[in-house]
Amino acid sequence: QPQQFGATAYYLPGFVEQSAPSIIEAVRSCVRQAPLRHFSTPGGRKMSVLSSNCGEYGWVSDNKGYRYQQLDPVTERPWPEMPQVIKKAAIAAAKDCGFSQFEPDACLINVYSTGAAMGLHQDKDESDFSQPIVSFSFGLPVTFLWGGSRRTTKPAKIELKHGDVLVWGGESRLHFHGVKALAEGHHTLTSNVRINLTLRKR
Ligand code: MD5
Ligand code: FE
Repeated sequence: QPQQFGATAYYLPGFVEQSAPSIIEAVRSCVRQAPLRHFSTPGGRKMSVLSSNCGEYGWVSDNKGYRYQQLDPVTERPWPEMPQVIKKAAIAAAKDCGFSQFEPDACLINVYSTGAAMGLHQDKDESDFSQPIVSFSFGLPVTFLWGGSRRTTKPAKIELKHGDVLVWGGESRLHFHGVKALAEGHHTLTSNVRINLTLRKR
């Protein structure tokens, strides 16, 4: 069922569509405990997406750099526990793509409003690149940009829709990627936003 679109990158259209209402409810509970915020980049700019985390570790960014930490810098408390409905779906998606050992301990919650985007970057703040990354999309669709191992490779475009899942492992794990600016729209479950969950082992 997973569509392979790179040596070790997989697209699972609609994999979390059935569980979307309960996953989105679980995300709402998390962001009540650890509020959404715009992270600052080390370069002093603010990211356009609104972010939070759940799980034992959370990805954070500030003037000192990017890192994983157990305490939310806003609340100075641990991040909310990773809801089982999210963790189980991520492990199942990874398993379907051949990654049977995935143990996510960090889930980044990114909320895209109209115009929010993410420039081309690599995910390389983790310690074990043999662990895959699993990403869920909910709500409004967006154009995902999938580049190569060098920034200069012209990215392929993938339209990510509500309920779609991507799994990145092996060689694809360190590819450059980004998200085009979100277009205005409406979705029954998320109204005017796109929600992305990115599950990783820190
Ligand atoms: C998103 N978020 O759709 C994406 C999904 C982030 C981020 O990029 O860092 O928050 S994660 C997509 C991803 C992960 C690892 C490798 C690759 C893509 N890739 O090689 O293209 O908001
Ligand atoms: Fe990324």
